[in-house]
Amino acid sequence: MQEKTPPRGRLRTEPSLAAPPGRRLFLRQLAGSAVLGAAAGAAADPLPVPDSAKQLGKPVASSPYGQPARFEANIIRRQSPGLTRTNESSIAFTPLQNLFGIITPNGLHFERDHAGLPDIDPVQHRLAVHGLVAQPKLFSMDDILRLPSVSRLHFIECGANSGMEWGNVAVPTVQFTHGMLSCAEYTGVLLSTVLDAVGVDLKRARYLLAEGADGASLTRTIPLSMALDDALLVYGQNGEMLRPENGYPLRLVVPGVQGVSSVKWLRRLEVGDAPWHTREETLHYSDLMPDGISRQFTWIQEAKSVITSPSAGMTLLDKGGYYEITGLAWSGRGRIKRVDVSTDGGRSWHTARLQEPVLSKALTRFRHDWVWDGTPALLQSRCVDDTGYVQPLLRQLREVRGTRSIYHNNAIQTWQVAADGGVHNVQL
Ligand SMILES: Nc1nc2c(c(=O)[nH]1)N[C@H]1C(S)=C(S)[C@@H](COP(=O)(O)O)O[C@H]1N2
Ligand SMILES: [Mo]
Repeated sequence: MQEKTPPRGRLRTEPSLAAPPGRRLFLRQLAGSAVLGAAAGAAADPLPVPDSAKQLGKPVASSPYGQPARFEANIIRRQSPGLTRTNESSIAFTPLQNLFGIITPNGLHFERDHAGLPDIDPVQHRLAVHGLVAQPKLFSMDDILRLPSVSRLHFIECGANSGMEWGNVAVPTVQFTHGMLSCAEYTGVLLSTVLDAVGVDLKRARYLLAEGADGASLTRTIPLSMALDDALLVYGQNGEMLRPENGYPLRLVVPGVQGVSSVKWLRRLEVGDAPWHTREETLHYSDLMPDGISRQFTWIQEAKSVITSPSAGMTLLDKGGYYEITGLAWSGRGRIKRVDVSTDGGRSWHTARLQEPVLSKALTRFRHDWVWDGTPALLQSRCVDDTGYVQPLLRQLREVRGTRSIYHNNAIQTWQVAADGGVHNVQL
């Protein structure tokens, strides 16, 4: 059942919000705050002058490269304990529960390394482009920085994101269930620009091999169609040079495709006529299907969404209070067309508001107004992309994929709000 979208900037008239307009606004500003009562009372008294207003602060540029406020020290990437055997081949997850909008700050972009973090001097770094080309070339970073550039917002999601949810494991927070996901404005050169420069043999060429300069020499096959479409050779991320952990000084970004294809510390592109079947496309990143056969080369990350607040690990302190339900939706095939939110485990759905811009193969922020009545609730989001694809239930995904998958779980996520306000990861 669809409900109409509430008008922008106004709350739906829920019984507990039938208050004078001024108070409604106040409620909205303090959405979800446990100190609502106390703050409302204090507003009548004159505001005391804080210490900060009685003295000079620190000089400008006290922090030449700015850092978050010291009170935000808990908003960090985190490694999942016990998930990997070494800290070199591991994952640091983005704290999605603490982020606003769609951009992941560079210091919080998730990090997935197979053989640790290399330290690469951009002056020494070279990119070789060879294989089925008229003129093999070696590019320095200066060469690449001189080429015509583009900036595009895209998400990167590891194919293993939400992988633990296949096993009915109650992972404690959205950081760990969905935090192998980030979105940034990437700047670089269209891969097609570089392929033009070397003259790809279009009669024979079908695939590209991308290789990283890290200890894993990570290699992935990329179809030439994607390489010539929107794949990017990237050196910039959110307005500055890539961070070392995200591939400094040069990485590939293949929009909409599972993260492993966005090869970091890129040093080599080989043009060929057949897939290479490398380690990362046979042993890993393949999907074991119910018939016992591994599905290889699942490139596209299908449409997926998740509520980031309220989400598991949070507590709703205000029974009968207004809460904004907000989250992220994305599709490797294009734009998000609609997001629906349910607070009763999928029995009824409400169309969420989508925050502009809604961009192709980028995160989209959605929001929905909710007044919690203090009884247990089951929060879900379900997205539809512009191909008409609807995000599946885990049950529907399991019917096709069986029970032995690790990768490519784009199922609807459920958060249970218990009567005490605790929010938990559950599977329906
Ligand atoms: N050279 C190289 N490229 C790599 C990896 C790696 O270990 N080495 N990890 C891949 C994987 S599995 C993912 S999900 C993305 C993650 O990108 P990020 O670390 O910038 O978030 O990088 C990919 N590119
Ligand atoms: Mo990955």
